[in-house]
Amino acid sequence: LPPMHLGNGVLDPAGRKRLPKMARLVGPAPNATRLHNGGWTVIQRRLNGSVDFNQPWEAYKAGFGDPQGEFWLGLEKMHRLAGDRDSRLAVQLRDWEGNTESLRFPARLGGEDTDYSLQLAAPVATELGAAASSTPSGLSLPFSTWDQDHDLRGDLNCAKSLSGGWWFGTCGHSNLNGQYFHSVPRQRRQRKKGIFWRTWRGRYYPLRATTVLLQPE
Ligand code: MYR
Repeated sequence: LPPMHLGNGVLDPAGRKRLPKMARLVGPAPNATRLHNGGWTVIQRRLNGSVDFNQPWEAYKAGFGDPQGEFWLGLEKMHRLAGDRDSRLAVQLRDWEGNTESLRFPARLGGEDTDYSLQLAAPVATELGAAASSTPSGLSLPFSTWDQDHDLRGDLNCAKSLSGGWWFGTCGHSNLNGQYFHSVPRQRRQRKKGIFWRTWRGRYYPLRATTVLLQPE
């Protein structure tokens, strides 16, 4: 995946030139849900565990948290922003050693009639490490919460056995809305509930900070 370049030389709302540094997007920022770095909108942020992300469907639909800190913009707003068109998603991850990872990829976000399915083209799903769940026409993955289970597992509810709401497939790919841990829990059952991105730091590494951004086409 190409590296991210956010808002190179773009003026911030106060008219200052802002550097395209992940730190600026991970930390608290004024008017944080609408950082228009070339049309990018922050739709999710984790940074300190101050907000409970283990929320039901209605909360994930409407949004919750603190726009200056940790928050989830809300699936309905995200869908309206994206429209029924291709968008770009950007995912920024930070571990506890100061390493960062940035991904950017095209995606569509369906409306509530699709359970806010995330739609990825086959090559994108493959690059993200989700090839096993993808078909030749791509991957359409509905959103799940503990009270609305649309994941790909018949035998269990990913949102319940992990934590939070997410585009869960087989429970092991990623979960940026998991429980915030300051260190690795000793019990495996707890570790699974953390914030993770398997293809970067692995399934049981609790990430320190995440930001997800959306750029409508
Ligand atoms: C599996 O669980 O093995 C297959 C499901 C893979 C899901 C791939 C989705 C990636 C999530 C993208 C993050 C979007 C951020 C808004």
